[in-house]
Amino acid sequence: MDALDGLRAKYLTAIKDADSEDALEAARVAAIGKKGEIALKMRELGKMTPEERMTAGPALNALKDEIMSAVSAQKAAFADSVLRERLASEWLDVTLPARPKAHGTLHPVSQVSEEIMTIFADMGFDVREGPQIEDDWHNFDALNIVPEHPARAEMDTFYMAPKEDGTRHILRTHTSPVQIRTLETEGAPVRFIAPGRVYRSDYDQTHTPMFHQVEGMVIDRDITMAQLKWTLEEFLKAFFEVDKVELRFRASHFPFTEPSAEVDIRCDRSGGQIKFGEGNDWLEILGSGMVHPKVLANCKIDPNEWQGFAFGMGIDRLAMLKYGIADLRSFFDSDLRWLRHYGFSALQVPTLHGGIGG
Ligand code: 2NL
Repeated sequence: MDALDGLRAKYLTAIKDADSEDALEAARVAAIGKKGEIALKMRELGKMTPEERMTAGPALNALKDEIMSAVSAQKAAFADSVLRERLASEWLDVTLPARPKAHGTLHPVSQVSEEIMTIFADMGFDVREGPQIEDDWHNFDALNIVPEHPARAEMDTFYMAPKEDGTRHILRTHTSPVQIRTLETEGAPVRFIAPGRVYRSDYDQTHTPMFHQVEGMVIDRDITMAQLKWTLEEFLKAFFEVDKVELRFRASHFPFTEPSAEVDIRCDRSGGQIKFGEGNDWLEILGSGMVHPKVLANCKIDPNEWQGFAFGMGIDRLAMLKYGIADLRSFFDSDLRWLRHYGFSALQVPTLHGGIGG
C-alpha cells in the first residue's frame, strides 16, 4: 500500500499545483488516463493472487475516485476564478451620478403636492387634472357663480383675447372646473382631489398671479358634514405630522356650496414659529361645504339622489406653514440659493409609513 500512498500524494499535489486547465488535464491523464500510472497498476491486478487482488482492487478504485473528485474540484475553482476575473474587469458602478455636480431638488410646492396626494390616496381619493385655460361655463356658470359676481371682473381674472364669436377663454381662477369636468364625464359617485395651478390678477406679499390650489370632492348617496370634518381632521393630522388637531367651522358663503364653512385650525404662535393641535390661537386653513344642488344639477347629477362635500385650500400656503417660509413671492423667483435651501431630495418620496415630510 505504500506504493499507492506515494501515487496519491504525487497526483493530488500535481492537481493542486496545476495553474492552468492544460496542466490540470496533463495531471489527470498521467494519473488516470488510459495509459496513466493508475491504469497500469490496474492491469497488474491480473497477475496477483486472489487474496492480493481483494485488497489491491478496491484500493486502486478508491484512489481513482479520489483523483477524479480532486480534478473536478480544481476545474470548478478555475471556472470560479475566471468568472471573478470577468466580473472584476467588467464591473460598473450603476449608482454613480451621470453628472457628479447635479444639485437639483424638488420645489416645496412639488413636495407638498406629493404629500397631499399621498395622504388622500390613503383615504381612497383619486387625482384628477384639467386644462388651465378654461371657458366661462366650467370656471363660473356651472359653479353657480352669477354673471355679476365680482370674481368675474377683469380686475381679478385673466381673460384671453376674444374669439370671432365674442367669447373669451380665461386662465382658471380655481381648480373647481376640474371638478365640474369630472362630474360631467364620470357622474356619481366620485371621490377625488384636484391639485394644480390657478391664476388671479393679484400681487403682494401673500398673493402671486399664479399659485397652487387643491380641491377635494366626495359625492355619494349619504354624505354629511360630519364626514367632511373627519376627512379634514385626518388630512391635517397626517400633513402637519401631529397626533391631534382641533378644527373650528365658521359659517361662510361660497356660491358652489350650501351650507359653507371656513375652517380654522387650533395653533400656538407663542414660540416664534407656529405649532398645530395645541395653543390658544386659530388659523384659517381652508374653505369647504356641501356641494350646492344647482352645481350637481348643472353636471346632470340628480341632487335628490346624490349629495357630497367639497373643500379647497392653497398648496403654497400649506407649504409656507409646514416648512416655515415667510414670503410667497420667493416661491416663484427661481433663486438657486433659495431652491437649494428649501428644496427636497428627489429620492425622498413621501409615504405614510416612512414619513410624509422630507
Ligand atoms: C377656498 C375654498 C372651496 C370648493 C372650494 C367646490 C367645487 C365644486 C363644487 C363645490 Cl365643483 N365646491 N369647491 C368648495 C368650498 C370651498 O375653496 O378657500 N379655497 C382656497
